[in-house]
Amino acid sequence: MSDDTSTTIPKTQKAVYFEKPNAPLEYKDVPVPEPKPTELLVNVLYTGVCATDTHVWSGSFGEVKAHIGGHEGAGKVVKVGSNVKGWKVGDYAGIKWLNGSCMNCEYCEQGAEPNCQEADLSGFTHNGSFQQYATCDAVQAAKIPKDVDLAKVAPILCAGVTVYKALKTADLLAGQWVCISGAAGGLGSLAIQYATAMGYRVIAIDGGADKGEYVKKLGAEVYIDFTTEKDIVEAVKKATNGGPHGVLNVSVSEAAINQSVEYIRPLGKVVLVGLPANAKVIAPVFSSVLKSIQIRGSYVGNRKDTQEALDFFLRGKVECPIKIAGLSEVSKVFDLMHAGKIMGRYVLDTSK
Ligand code: 8ID
Ligand code: ZN
Ligand code: ZN
Repeated sequence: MSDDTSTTIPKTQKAVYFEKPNAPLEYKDVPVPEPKPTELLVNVLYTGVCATDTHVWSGSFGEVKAHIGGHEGAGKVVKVGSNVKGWKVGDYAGIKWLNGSCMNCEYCEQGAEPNCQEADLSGFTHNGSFQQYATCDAVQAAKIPKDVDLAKVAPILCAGVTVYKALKTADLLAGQWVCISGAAGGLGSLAIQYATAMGYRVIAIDGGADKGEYVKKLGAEVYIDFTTEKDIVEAVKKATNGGPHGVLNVSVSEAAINQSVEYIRPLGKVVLVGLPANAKVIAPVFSSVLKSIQIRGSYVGNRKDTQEALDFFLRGKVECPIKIAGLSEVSKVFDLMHAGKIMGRYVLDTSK
């Protein structure tokens, strides 16, 4: 028997638990969950921290049905449910926001599993990856090849998949401009790289000179600083000779979204990804009609999007710019995120 399959599963483990929205994030011992016959038990070694985790915790997604957050978990399978096919103990697996779906409804049938009305969501309706051992539906778990750096692959499981799918939703051609609004964050830093790898020209918007240097290193041709630029709409139009062909809104800002429907090029596609609480898109009807723009929502990705997004990473086309902290430090990472002080992604080492 190899080392991989000889893992002993403890009865208890460390997790970050919260009772209800805004309650303290407690780093404590909890029981190791038992996988259902259709599930895997994954020893999560690393987990990314997504802004969605902060939204869930702060209550902006409504009532939470799970008390352990996290949905960018990368680890090793330690137990396989009795009905599971295609997985074995020792395999590397990824835990995504979409933990499971019904696989029978009209949305699941067409591969739009995230849109399933019965979707089970890691860190929201299903205890997520902010614990050392987490369960996940074997159909939705991401297959990660062996020998991959599990800390670096973790952000692909939500941020990477989401921006890759959003770029597909923008439906652009190589050589066209895409604006990444919120470019220095977890989603944005990956979006710049996927966009560049897909052949698009990137104009990045975020705040501060340090973020400008950062996004240019990742491949952005132009940087607009929203903290100093007085007329963002005109600046974006000027830099792209008439507006970008597509926009990915990955900031947590209603104002930024509403600027994007103004600077978009005629026939362009505005993609909504970031989820500022209670925000509304206000698009001017007259110019939206005359420019014939489209506003499209994009929500994580399905299994195929996940494998494609992972493939870009495995081929070295995108690099996850990560900083590592301990699982016990989740609340510090949430604070940094709220303060807009993170460039790229924080990944938590679950052993600390
Ligand atoms: O499937 C989905 N649609 C999906 C999947 C994953 C995440 C949606 N999200 C959502 C999250 O819930 C969150 O609302 O995408 C948003 C971004 O997540 P993130 O990348 O994990 O957050 P971050 O790392 O904090 O990055 C946000 C960036 O936006 C910038 C910040 O400076 C930061 O770099 N930003 C802000 I806040 N206001 C801005 C503005 N007005 C801005 N950038 C440009 N203009
Ligand atoms: Zn996420
Ligand atoms: Zn369904």
